[in-house]
Amino acid sequence: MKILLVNAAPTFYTNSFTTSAPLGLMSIATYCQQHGHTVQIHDRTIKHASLKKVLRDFSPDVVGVSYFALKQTKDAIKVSAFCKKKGLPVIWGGQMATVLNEEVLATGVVDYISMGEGEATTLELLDVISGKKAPETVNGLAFLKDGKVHITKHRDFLDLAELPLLDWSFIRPELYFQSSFGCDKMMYVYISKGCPGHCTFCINPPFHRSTYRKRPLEHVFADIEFLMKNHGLDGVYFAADVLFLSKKEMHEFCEERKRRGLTFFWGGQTKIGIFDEEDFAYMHANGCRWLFFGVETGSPEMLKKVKKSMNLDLVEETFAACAEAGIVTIASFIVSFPDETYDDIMKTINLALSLKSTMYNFNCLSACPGAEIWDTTRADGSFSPPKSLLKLAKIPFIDEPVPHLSNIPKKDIIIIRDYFQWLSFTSPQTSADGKKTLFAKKAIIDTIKLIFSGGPIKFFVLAFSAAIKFLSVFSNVHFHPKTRKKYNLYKKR
Ligand code: B12
Repeated sequence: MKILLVNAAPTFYTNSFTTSAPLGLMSIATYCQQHGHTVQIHDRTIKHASLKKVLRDFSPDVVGVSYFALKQTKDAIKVSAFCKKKGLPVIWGGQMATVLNEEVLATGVVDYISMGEGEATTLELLDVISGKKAPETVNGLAFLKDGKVHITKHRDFLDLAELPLLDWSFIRPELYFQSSFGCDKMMYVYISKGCPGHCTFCINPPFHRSTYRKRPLEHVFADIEFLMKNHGLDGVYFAADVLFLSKKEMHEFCEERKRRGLTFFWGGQTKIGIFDEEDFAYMHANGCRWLFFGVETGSPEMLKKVKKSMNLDLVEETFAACAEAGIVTIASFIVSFPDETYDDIMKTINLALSLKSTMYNFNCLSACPGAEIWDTTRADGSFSPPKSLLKLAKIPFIDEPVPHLSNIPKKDIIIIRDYFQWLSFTSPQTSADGKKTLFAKKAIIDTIKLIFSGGPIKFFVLAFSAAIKFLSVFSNVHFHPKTRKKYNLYKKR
């Protein structure tokens, strides 16, 4: 069969510094191709041919759409409605499709949802579509039966070693390079799936069932070597919820990189408490240049509340050790926890300001679809999200506290968030090549590139929204001296 896999574009999106190759779709494409099907990927996050032209030229039998973030809602619905009009069966997959299956099927433009991992489910679905199988017999599927959502048995996770090596010919890798952390051609490569944690604000527990699976190192290095040799890759951002769960795993990776004589720089998102000073020095010596840590809060009570297991005593020394080793760090925090007090938020602010972190990322705790807090806030009546997918997509989850359950006024929370954003924006950073640059400089250049890359309408929309965002952060930080005093928001301590 001929399958068209579509990566739906986020709203106001152009080819920008936040793009990544659609690794999930590439994996499904490679798997289905290995089983004798013909597949094409249409990535709408990249400047592209029109869908109409793609359908005319490729003439698929079925269309699959990736829906992993709410930002993709409008485009995913638009693409699916167009394909349905042409009489094509439409499948959705990805994190949001899985957890919002009821809302997705209610749009009327989706026939099947692949819940969880999509490779084997898509392959079996093709037999359903060609009439060889009943949908009820396919695990990991949601569809409407007699007007009601029918969900089949959970599909067991695949052993990632059984998947074929990714076929990069489905995309043009050069379109996905980013210049970040001193790398000119940095790319996302996936190294593991899931996380053993149970954090109430994360989608991982329902999606990966709090499991962690490693991709074989041979597969990871096959991607990296292919991209280095054929496309000049010089940096790898590891797509993983947690990069290495143990020192042993990290050592195996570094030794393999050394054995193969590879020189690329790398980084990703990892946890406090796995590595110490000696490890960070060793990691830096083996190409690690940036690490992102989800610290979330300085309050032990709040940590407990959101079921995050982390030793708060190790946070300061971890950032100090990274700074000593020359690794750029991003400290990610959450404000607006349910029942959060002034004392709790001050513990977070004081911890954040005491860290030798290069950058901060402050977000507001929100009841994001799929996370445990999405279920608990709906059950206790504190949050009644709309049923319509398009209306849900308009809610500023994470940017603002949704719902607002903290004892700290919302306006104060936004000022605290923006204060740390401003600190990151104005902080000097050492990049992979050892040069010091202002993050602001890179952010401004990237924003200008983004603004110019999308044509006149996008130019005005993006220029306008970038200016509004900048002015709002600037005024929140500089025109609220009383709030800053209240939370002691003054430079680093
Ligand atoms: C790399 C990555 C990105 C890349 C883009 C990836 C892409 N597809 O284009 C970048 C950096 C651009 C990105 C951006 C964002 N991301 Co992101 N990202 C990831 C990350 C770290 C890895 C994903 C990955 O490549 N995994 C490896 C591949 C092989 O697995 P996979 O993507 O899960 O794909 C499998 C299944 O999902 C499924 N599947 C996926 N699509 C489809 C489609 C069909 C038809 C079928 C059948 C199956 C199927 O089958 C695939 C193969 O097994 C995940 C973390 C995670 N746990 O997944 C977050 C994650 C997906 N991102 C997330 C978020 C929130 C975002 C942003 C909204 C962040 C922001 N505030 O801007 C943006 C949205 C941008 C957009 N395009 O709309 C969330 C999504 C859930 C949520 N809470 O909303 C995740 C889960 C992180 C998290 N724990 O919160 N992201």
